[in-house]
Amino acid sequence: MIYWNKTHECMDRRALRDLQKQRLMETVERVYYNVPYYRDLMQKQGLMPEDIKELSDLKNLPFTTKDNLRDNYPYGLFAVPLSEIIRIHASSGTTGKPTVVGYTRHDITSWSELMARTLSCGGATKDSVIQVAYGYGLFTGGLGVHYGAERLGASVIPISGGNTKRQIMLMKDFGTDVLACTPSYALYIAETAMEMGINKEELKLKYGILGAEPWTEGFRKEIEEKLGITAIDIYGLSEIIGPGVASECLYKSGLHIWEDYFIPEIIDPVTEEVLPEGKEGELVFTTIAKEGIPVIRYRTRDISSLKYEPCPCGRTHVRMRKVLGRTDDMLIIRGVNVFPSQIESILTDIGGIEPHYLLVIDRVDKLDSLEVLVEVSESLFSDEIRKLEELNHKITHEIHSALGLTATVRLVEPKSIERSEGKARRVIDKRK
Ligand code: DLL
Repeated sequence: MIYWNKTHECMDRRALRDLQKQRLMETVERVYYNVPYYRDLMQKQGLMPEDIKELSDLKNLPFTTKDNLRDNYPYGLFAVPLSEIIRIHASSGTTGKPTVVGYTRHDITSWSELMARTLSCGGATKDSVIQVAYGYGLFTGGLGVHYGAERLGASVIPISGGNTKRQIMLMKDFGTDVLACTPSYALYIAETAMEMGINKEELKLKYGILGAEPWTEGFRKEIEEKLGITAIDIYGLSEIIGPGVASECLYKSGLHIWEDYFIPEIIDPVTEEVLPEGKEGELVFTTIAKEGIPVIRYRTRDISSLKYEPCPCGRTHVRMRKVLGRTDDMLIIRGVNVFPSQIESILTDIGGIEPHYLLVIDRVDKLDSLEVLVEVSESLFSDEIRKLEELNHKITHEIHSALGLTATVRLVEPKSIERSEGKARRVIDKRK
């Protein structure tokens, strides 16, 4: 097993908790004295930094939400003067102003360390040639992976997203063995390579370091087969640091959360009660080693659960279950709660179709309707009508039996659903 920082990654859990406690106390003190927003909240609750003495005191601290960050736009939650900030990133919301985050030099160093850890956890080494096809810019994906890959000592190709044919030409010529991008872009790259007549044996690709959006096991299988790689899931969010919050190891059984930097909790999104190990709920993170913008109990809206059981890889950091949806991605269709990933799982389990789909929800005569557009494979599309009808029937049936919903399934031509170079858009909700 290759570790980037064995001392930290395999730290004894008791020592890890001691470190978390000490860092939590420092963080609470930092936000109390440097961020008026947190000081006011704590004062309203009658809390002083000295009241946080144990990890179990964390539950007494207030939550932070995306709205709180937006209300303090742009720099209101920074804990250092702007002169100490050397990088600013922002995450674009669907509406209104973005959320803005700032990094001190120390934060950039920590982030690079965490990303070097993340990349090596997913199979990369200093000998790797890493093609960074996440977008560079305000999005944290490109630069986050870039700095980590440099810290690792790998050869970095900072190509960013897009220009897919050129991406593949360089991948072949430069001998890329690690591809870092979103899962949907990885699949798009795989399809484009096939169209260009380049088969996976001509590429040196071995690992995909993929994340930034939900993707199912079926989707992973497609990517692994089409590119001939091991595809690893990495998770993060700009409010916490960017990528580098959690990563799968080669055992692919949950993502290790880098607990020396972040304390995770799972809460019931409605009652806000902290849930025990194994229970599914909303992920909440407290950063414990950040200077620029430390965040206390940030409500991610991502749904997951935690597993403290030791991992065969030897890393002691808790694992979170793969995130398959967000509380705000949940669709309520005729009273039934549906996550797009549930439909993705159903589709990828059925042969003859491509994992490209689009859910269109509308309201017709006061009744919700769900239309599922699914791409069929080239061979099936040119096959007999009867086979297509059977497939349509099968998908409709599977969706109904899994979710209790009658959907209108439309099989569409190969390549007719828009491909994504970043995070895929899988839902059009016309009711909004
Ligand atoms: O997506 C950071 C990132 C970049 C992660 C590159 C991984 C790789 P944001 O743009 O702020 O940051 O979006 C964060 O994306 O709250 C999740 O809902 C979703 N997300 C991120 N990683 C995963 C993943 C980056 N592995 C939001 N699985 C998060 C599922 C993910 N969802």
